[in-house]
Amino acid sequence: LIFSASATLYGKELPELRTKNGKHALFVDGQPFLMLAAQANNSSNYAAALEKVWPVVHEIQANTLEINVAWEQVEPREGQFDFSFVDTLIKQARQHDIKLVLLWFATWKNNAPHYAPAWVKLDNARFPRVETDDGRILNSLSPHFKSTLNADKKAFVALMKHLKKVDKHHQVIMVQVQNEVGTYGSVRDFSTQANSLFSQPVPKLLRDALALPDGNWTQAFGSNASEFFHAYSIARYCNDIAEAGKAIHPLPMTINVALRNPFNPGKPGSYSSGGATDNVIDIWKVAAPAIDIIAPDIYFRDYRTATKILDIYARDDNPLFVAEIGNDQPYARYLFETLGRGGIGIAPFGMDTTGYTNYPLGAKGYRSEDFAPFAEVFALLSPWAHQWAKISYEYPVWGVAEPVDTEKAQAVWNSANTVTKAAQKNLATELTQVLDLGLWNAEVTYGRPMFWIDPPKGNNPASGGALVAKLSENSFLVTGLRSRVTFMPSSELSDKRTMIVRVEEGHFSDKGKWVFERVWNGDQTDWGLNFDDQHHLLKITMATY
Ligand code: N0T
Repeated sequence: LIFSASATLYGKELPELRTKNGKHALFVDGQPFLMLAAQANNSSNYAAALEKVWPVVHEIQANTLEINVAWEQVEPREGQFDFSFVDTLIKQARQHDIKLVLLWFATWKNNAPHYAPAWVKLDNARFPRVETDDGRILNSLSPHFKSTLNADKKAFVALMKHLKKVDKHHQVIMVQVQNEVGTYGSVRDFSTQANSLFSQPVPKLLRDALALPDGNWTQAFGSNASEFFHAYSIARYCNDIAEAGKAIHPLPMTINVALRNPFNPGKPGSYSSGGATDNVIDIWKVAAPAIDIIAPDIYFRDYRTATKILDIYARDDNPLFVAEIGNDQPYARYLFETLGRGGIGIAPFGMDTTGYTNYPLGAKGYRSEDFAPFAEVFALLSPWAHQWAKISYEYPVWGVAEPVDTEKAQAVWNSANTVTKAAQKNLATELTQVLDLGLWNAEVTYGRPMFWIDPPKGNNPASGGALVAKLSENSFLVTGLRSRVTFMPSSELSDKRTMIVRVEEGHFSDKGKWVFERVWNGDQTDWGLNFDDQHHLLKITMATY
């Protein structure tokens, strides 16, 4: 039989997202895969730049590279396609044994059509831009024109056809449609065409899903109408492109989000209006079913805001995938928080030595010392990333990072300083996180001596984290950096005497088998399980007596 031959070439299945009991996993070659990824800078999408990308990918022990493919480079003249960069990229990725997430920079790249070909950017009549309510033209393409959609879609479909043809080993595991879609400077398009659509009834698709009465956008959504209309229109546009691409080559497809500050959002247009910010995720989910993941781009350095974003984007209907995160030191610890929410991947942004840094979003430099914090947290996971992906899909997991920031948060764009002053008042309490694991609790604290019960003082800089998986009611897998993890009875065991039965240190073999190394006991367990900057993977069994 040769049915589904394309999906099983070389005996390998296409990458696929699966969801079970509210948990998500990206299956690659038939196995759950954790994307410890790196995103290259925006202009690294040429063969000449790649030699400054791979070394950094390896240095931080990433297994996946996110890199853009630009509409302007694949269709420089209308109808003439050139996929030579894609071919070079796939070939090199295979040599380096690195998976790829391709980023389709086209109609929108951070609001603008910068990556669209000149024949698009120069043709205002055929590819109209957004018009403000006072009649100004912005450099953001309108989502309301079929001419624009069809041109973008045609190029995207050509890309997917090409991938299907050349990427026999499935080096490409996901595709991001556009980049940080939306519009800065206006809540929506106010052109005549847009206004006429805006005055029409809310489309049935959205009305049914949200159980809305008949009515136009303003009647349905009041003061949110313009933003919701823009979000819906862009989401439909992206959905159409993703759907057409999947019809050719059904890879998982994502969009990434220029976030608004969840505590201090400001007005749409001051952030990228129409993108899937926290207030319009539900609209996006209805309008863009072909987009499998709405992925946040995290440039909030502080714990409170960064973890709030993770809470918002980890949903039963949305696998948590951090498409971008600043590559500076404070962000690295959020790997623990991402994995604790069942995250399927994370990618620090700007990971190459082409000579650019997006400070103050990311690190000031692009040398090894700048990349070291991510190299460290990735190194903790990379030897057993496959096992973690499986465990995270099958078992309950928790992950926390040091919660008290040690750098003064900076106000960047729509981000305000949200670090709580209260944190400083009761430092020991603030530095204590209690994870409710069922019969047992795990208490995680930061910055205390390994011996004795001195209260936590925190690390400087804040950089600790811990990861726990529950393998059975009384046994857990634990690892961490610069933290103490103490297992305690929960209230359900309050009338019982409890003890540690055994703490095994070990590692996973390449085949995924647990390999015993030694038993931790005595000082190594009397005061909790203390992690510093060494890598320890522990299995702890608790009991009552
Ligand atoms: C990102 C990156 C790249 C809290 C910035 C972030 C990338 C794009 N945009 O280096 O351009 O391609 O996705 C937007 C900045 C938001 C600032 C919010 C401050």
